Amino acid sequence: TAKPTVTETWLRKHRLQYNGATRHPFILSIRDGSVNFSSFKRWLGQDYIFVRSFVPFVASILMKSCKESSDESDMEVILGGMASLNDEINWFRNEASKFHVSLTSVVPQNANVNYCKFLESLMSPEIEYSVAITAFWAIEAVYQESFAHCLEEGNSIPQELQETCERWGNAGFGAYCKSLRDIVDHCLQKASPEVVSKAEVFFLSVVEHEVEFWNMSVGEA
Ligand code: HMH
Repeated sequence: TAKPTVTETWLRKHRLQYNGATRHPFILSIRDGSVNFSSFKRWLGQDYIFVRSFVPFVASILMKSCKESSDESDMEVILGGMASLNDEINWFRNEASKFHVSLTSVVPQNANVNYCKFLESLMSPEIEYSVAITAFWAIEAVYQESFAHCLEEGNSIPQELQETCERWGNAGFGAYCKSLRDIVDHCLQKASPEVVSKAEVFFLSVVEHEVEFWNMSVGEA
């Protein structure tokens, strides 16, 4: 059998923490239909703010990939991610108006502020491309796995939230996350043990920030 990739090793080693993010009570409540709509609306407003800070972060990765990546196809994958963020921002505006959430009056909560600061720290030129793209993959993968789980057979997703689940749980988004993961594995396979360890620390930080973000959404942070 093939040698496990770096991300396979991490997901095995940190399965409990990872599931804490991808099987959070907020996600489970969407899946089983018991979700509190005021939690959903809180999540919607906060995530809009998050996604707006996510754009410059992804842009910084795009620039690092041009300078540091040995593989020219990385750029297309990251650029595709940027394009889908443009779509996502418009979707948030539309969704917010449907749910009567005023995006201009959303006050960023602590967990969100901390997460955005974390993104900003990863934009520093001192952060290696391989470390930054690891965080990028983890951020996208948590949402993909969470919402794909909602869509799995036997769900009772409220009809109003079906589109949300499909946005991140659809097969295309899954394939995009797999491309990011392949980039990460490819980068880390060639990286020094120090860089691999650093990337693992950032991977775990992403998982923790994601849990805090869901906690904030249900009103427990
Ligand atoms: C908090 N994590 C958070 N928001 C998102 N929109 C994503 C990940 C995926 O883009």
